[in-house]
Amino acid sequence: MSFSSDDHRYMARALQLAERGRYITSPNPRVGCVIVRDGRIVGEGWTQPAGQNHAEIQALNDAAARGEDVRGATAYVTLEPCSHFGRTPPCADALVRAGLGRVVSAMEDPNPLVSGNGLRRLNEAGIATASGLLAGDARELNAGFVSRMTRGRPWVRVKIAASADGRTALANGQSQWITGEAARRDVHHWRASACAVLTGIGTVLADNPQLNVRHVATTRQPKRVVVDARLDTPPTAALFNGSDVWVATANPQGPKADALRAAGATLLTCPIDAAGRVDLPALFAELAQRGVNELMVEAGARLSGAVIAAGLADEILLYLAPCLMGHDARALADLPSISAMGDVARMRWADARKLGDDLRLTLRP
Ligand code: AOF
Ligand code: ZN
Repeated sequence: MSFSSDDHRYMARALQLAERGRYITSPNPRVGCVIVRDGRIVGEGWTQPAGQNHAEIQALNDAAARGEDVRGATAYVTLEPCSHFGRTPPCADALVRAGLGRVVSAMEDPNPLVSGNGLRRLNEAGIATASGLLAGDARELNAGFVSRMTRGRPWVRVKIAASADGRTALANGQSQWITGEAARRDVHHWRASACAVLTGIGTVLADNPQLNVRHVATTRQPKRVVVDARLDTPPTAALFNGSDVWVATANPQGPKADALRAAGATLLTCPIDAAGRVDLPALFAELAQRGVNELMVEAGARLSGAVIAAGLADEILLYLAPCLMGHDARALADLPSISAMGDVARMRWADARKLGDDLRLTLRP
């Protein structure tokens, strides 16, 4: 398949529009759409919150509002138009009705309900289709949705803030404000992008965090998930501040369970491993079932270590502050000891940048 430089330019614009849906579309993917006729953009749109319009409908409506004719036009869409009745009717049908001449998508929809059927439906209606333009960027933007659809688990991003000597808390547990303002704002950007933020009961008891989004503007708060096998979360925890809290536990019965439900928590029943800990693969599968595309882990060394050791971390966001915390401070993550260099877990630096006085390093397997 060959694409022109105009095709690239319009798809890049569609990706830019898709990005505007970053904080709001969960559990749907972020999609952008540009409609072009006679070398001119006549309509633009991006995915609205779940249950509302998809990107294509927004772009068609935009063109109509501008009084533009879209017959014979080309639509650039960052994801194959849907062909199914979900919360909204199929976009492919709307494009056919509008009389589009050509549809270019960045990637096929990994949703098994669509998966090629959208493009097929367009083809059958006589519309020329092409797919795969800027596919890498489109996949990256919806890594969470792709992960949920193809692996049945969320895309997992583990955030760790540490000193330059790789320490996350003093031996006495004190950990607040290792990194500065810019890093903190960046963390809130990733929280706002996530469908859910996961932490452990240890962090809830030690830091009483809110884990909501405060330093960037958003109309949607992520769910908060606490891994708490024995239901030790206090019903008075700061987490219970309005938006949803899910507590992953072994046995959702008894007075503690009732008190948490009364505080507004939803209890998720999870299998327990031999050590009495919540089985993480089972929990992550459950979160995917509940529509979690991107999961942000903001936990202590134990839970972060368990996620990494289980091979469930797709990305580690490592914020490093220019300070030293000493040899008895807590390490980055509790991981099993290794006795041979051949067994060392090798990863790659996917990105590195400076945020204020701190560094943000992105690690991927
Ligand atoms: C599109 N354009 O902008 C998005 C799509 O329940 P619904 O009707 O909102 O459908 C959700 C599904 O639609 C979602 O799982 C994914 O397959 C597709 N998302 N499709 O044509 C869009 N966001
Ligand atoms: Zn659609």
